[in-house]
Amino acid sequence: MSGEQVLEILEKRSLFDPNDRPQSTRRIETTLDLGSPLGKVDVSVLVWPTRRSYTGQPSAELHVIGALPLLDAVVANLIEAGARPARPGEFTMRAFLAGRLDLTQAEAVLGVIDAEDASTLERALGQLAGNLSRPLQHARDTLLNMLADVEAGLDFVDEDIEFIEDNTLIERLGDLQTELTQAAAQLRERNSQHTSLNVVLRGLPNAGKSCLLNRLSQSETAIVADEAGTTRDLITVEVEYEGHTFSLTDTAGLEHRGQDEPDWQVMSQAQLQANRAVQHADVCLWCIDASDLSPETGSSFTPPKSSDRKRTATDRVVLTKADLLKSPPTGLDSLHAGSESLPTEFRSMPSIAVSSVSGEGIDELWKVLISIAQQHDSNETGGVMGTAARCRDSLRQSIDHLGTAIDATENQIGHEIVAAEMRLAVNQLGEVTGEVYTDDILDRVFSRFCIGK
Ligand SMILES: Nc1nc2c(ncn2[C@@H]2O[C@H](COP(=O)(O)OP(=O)(O)OP(=O)(O)O)[C@@H](O)[C@H]2O)c(=O)[nH]1
Ligand SMILES: [Mg+2]
Repeated sequence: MSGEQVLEILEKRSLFDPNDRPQSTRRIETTLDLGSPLGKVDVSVLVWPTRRSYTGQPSAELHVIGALPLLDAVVANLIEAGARPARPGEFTMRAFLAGRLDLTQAEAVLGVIDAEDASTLERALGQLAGNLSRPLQHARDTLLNMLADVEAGLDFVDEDIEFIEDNTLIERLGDLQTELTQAAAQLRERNSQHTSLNVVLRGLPNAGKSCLLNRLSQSETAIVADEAGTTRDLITVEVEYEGHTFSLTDTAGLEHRGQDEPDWQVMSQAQLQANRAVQHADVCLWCIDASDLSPETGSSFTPPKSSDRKRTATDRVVLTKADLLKSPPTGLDSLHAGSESLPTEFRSMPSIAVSSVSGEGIDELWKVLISIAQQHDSNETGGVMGTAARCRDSLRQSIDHLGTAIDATENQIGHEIVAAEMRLAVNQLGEVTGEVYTDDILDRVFSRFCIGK
């Protein structure tokens, strides 16, 4: 809870002794009476009674046993005592409005919450620490100081007093332009690093995974052979396609070898590696040899538990070696109508028939991957990626305004115009960090949060 009435509500619910009202940050072990049938439940109350809290307002956290019905009852109880449910991102928005965070840091909070791997987390934490806003705030401060000089000059224009010489002005505006261009490039780079989509090829030995990797990457990276069990180590190739970066990983064929079988140690390690790759995959392409569908295809083939996978992972069945079929398959169902040769998980996945030899279906497969990449990008625009999307335009505009200000100074058009352009640049920079904001900007930033953050 956050807000002026927090202590009042806690008091109403007898969560602290009225003779011992918390004056500073405190932890209180007590009980909350939820009435029949739940009765009194243990709660641990953390209170920030002053403005020294995350939101800059009196705040409290109630820690209780994590059972949903219990949580619902606690929330209902507090609402009845005068609280209301928070809107998405409202806690962080209040922190922003109280000046505890700038806008890029608020977005970084979301980035930290959403981070799915170490590098995303690191970027989000960096942004939270002010890596992005510090240079921009510095540029804005410098610009404001220069603007003050230019505007002061305007007041004394008749006396012919200049507070900043045109040459110095042009030089300093140019420096700022360079600084901002660098910041924009950094953001862009960070953006492109992140759009790489992890695509993992998995399937039985000889399904044609390595051949497909080579076809998709237009390379001869992986060894292709008739022999089952050719690929062991993970093979990863980065491919750029229509503005998206894909990281394609070929894996060893799915198989289980007993301890007395040849190579079992190597093979079991290969399986571990492959399974780990699937856990990190954004897309898993389950490769199934369309020319050789048999009951075994199914029995030795089970997708891993979704709990071990990325939350946003997508699966597709790829029917390989389509060139070996007399008539092109239209999907799994048509291939083995009524047959039970594949587990239901696979039968319900969208499938696509391809041939790495003739190239049929490859364009369609790329279309599928591109659309997943696009979906992925739009999901990622929550946290730090959202900052990049939001800031790109502001940075570009402020660089443009600086350019116009330089031109106007060079051509002696008048310092009124120069000052006006500088002010526009200042405002654009302020929008990035949040010194200047509108409801619309706040809405764009905080609507991406989930409730209660
Ligand atoms: N006709 C035809 N043959 C293919 C196609 N793709 C792969 N093959 C053949 O199938 C065999 C196995 O191909 P690989 O790509 O090595 O299969 P894999 O799934 O990587 O096999 P492992 O690494 O052993 O798990 C090779 O002889 C390929 O030439 C295809 O689209 N059409
Ligand atoms: Mg292979």
